[in-house]
Amino acid sequence: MSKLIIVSNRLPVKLQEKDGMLTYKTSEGGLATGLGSIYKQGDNLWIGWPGMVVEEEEVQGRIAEDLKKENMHPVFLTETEIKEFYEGFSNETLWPTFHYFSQYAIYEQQLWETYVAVNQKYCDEVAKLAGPDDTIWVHDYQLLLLPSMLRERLPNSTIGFFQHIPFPSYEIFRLLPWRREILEGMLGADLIGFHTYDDMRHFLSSVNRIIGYGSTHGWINTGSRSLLIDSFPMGIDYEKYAEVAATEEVIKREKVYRGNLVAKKIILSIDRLDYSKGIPQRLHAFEQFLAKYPEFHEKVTLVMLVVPSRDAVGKYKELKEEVDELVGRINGRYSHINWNPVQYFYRSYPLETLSAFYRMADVALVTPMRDGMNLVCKEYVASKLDQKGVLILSEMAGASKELSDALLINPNDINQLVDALHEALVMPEEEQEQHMHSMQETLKRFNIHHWVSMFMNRLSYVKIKQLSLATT
Ligand code: GDG
Repeated sequence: MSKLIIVSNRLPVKLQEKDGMLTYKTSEGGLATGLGSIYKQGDNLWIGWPGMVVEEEEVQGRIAEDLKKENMHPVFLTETEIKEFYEGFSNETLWPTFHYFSQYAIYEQQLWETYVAVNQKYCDEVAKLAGPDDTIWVHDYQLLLLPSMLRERLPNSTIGFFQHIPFPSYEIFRLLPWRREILEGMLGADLIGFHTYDDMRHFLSSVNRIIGYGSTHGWINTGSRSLLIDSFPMGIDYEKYAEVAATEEVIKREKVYRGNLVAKKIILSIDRLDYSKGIPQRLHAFEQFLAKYPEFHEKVTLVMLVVPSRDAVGKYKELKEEVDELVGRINGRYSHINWNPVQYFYRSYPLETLSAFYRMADVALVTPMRDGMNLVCKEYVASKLDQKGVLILSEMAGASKELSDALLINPNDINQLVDALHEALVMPEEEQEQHMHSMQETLKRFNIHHWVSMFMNRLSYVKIKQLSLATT
């Protein structure tokens, strides 16, 4: 019997040490939820880093045993690998380049070599456990070389690859010194998926300009094999968000939070700390809004939740300082004794708190400079059980392609953002409900389970098609 192996940089659990004891914290992320029911079936497996550096072989063995019971297998990374592969090449070379921040990208041979070596390490772990006919689904930009490495070791396996972040236009991608190796690494897959049609188009264009392979309806022929490139917009676990938002606990929390705020209108902003998310630009727009519409002073509060992320990377430290300073400046200028225009939280919260924030927000301000998809805006819509609320969404988020009922803005256009804030705050309830209803219908249908089954079905189709192409 063939099995399915999922491979991602991180496992859907995080290993932690507390008082000398190892504990496993389950991830609530979208991917973990979507794939949860699949990797736990039969012999299926999830392979990835457990989120902690463990040096002693004996402890590694114990962890592997524990994880095996949950259909998981660890890849252990050293401190240097975390620094050079994860923080370095993945997050200081690929992440900025793929999000059109190429001025932030560093190009260092040493980081590239560690990236290659770590991809090889993942390949070795997969090869230890995979049978020749297994299906392997590789995820995201940390593992771009893995599909080809696997293809070499397991030529008959079925390999899918999904990229969660954008794929930039050729003019940006070509700046990478290792552009050819990266594309060749990805082309080892049978099916390569992106969130949007535009990302897929950019990828095909880079393959054509850099390697010389053309494509027909997404099919690329490398001379020895055919593979398909397609778009699969990722959905959320809609039912889960709607159900949590209906619990008594969440309703109670919302009441408490609302009761503590003087302002009647709440604007919500939730992101990981990342320059791609446009957090400073959002604050500038809010500051201009307060200057332009003084009648909203004391009537509106921006609740801004910033989740710590990649704090060992220099650019993220600088961004944190910039955000701290901007919040301080706005509050310093506009606060009254009982009103702070910005309520700023730099930490992460449990799902119930997040859900209460979504419920109470009259406006969600989701304005990334670039985002592969963006799940926060989808979770906001799913949590709006009374259908009241307005989503302001950046055109640069993959989600904007599906959520055309949001107020779509260009995050570089501060005037447009200021106007959108005003429009959202005065929008009649009936109009809010209409837009929210339409977005909810879309997200209910194209949920995370739909995304997984679309990708898996397409992967099976590619294998069948490859066989028929080989025999004709
Ligand atoms: C990458 C791509 C793509 C946030 N704060 C807390 C918390 N969250 C959860 C949200 C949401 C997730 O984190 C963030 O997902 P996003 O999609 O918005 O962004 P990235 O982390 O950058 O994800 C992105 C995604 O991959 C999937 O393909 O959409 O474009 O960049 O689910 O709810 N969760 C909890 N506490 C918090 O404080 N529990």
